[in-house]
Amino acid sequence: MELWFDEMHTRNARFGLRIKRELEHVRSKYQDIHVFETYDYGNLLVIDGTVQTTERDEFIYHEMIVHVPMLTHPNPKRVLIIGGGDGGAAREALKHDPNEIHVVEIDEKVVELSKKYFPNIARAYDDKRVKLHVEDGIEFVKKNAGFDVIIVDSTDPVGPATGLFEEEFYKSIKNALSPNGVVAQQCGTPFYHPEETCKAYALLSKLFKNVKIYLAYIPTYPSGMWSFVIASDMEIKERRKKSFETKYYNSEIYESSMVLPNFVKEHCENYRE
Ligand code: AG3
Repeated sequence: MELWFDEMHTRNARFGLRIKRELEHVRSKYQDIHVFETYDYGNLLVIDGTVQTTERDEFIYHEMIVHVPMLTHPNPKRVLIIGGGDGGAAREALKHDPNEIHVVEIDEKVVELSKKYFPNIARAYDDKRVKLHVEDGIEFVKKNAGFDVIIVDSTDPVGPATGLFEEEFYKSIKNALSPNGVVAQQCGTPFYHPEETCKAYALLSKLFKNVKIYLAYIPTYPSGMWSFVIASDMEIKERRKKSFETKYYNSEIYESSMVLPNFVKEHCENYRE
């Protein structure tokens, strides 16, 4: 008998990966977590029924959520990652040689399972500049400040992550950034949920001089088209050239990822809270 993991992308559309076996299933204090071994995508991390990461395509998401904001900043030394418990964003951020990376993950089970089943992603934790804080990111940004770059690497805006897409949180982010700081956040799929992308864009636009939406193509996420929002009081442009290997990111992608299809532009132009 074949085993499959399916994520429902809508009530009537789903995406499936054929799996060899379930490696782990835990109900943590916050969420329901599965790790599967797949045939084509390596190990797969699923939270509350949604694909978070696979060994095969994680590089796309992690490179794009990190290198776009990090290369927008002239010299990022203090970095904050909210969520991102798997360590993937921290691994990419280390390539910029910062002094400190703080990872604020609410669910320590995510960290534990990532270390066990995704060693190539979680290896960031071996670096002593990476500091893990197991706590709520919303509280953390109220109490800590002076970050050059903040990366919000969360689950979808339902369940524990809801507050990470609200105005109050964005105000705390603004206060937690250094004056020329840069924030980037994953914002879901504009194909199925343009309102998620446009809401983040609209709220950040109230607080920052410059805000842009950018896209990446991630095979295992709903519709494959994924959005991020980047915001700063500085102009948003690539200020440094990367000095390390990447499998997805390059300078042309920095530019082209910010070029949006009409249906996304129009939705966000007409979006009202
Ligand atoms: N965080 C964003 C995953 C969102 C996926 N949504 C979905 N499958 N419906 C990824 C965490 C990687 N560090």
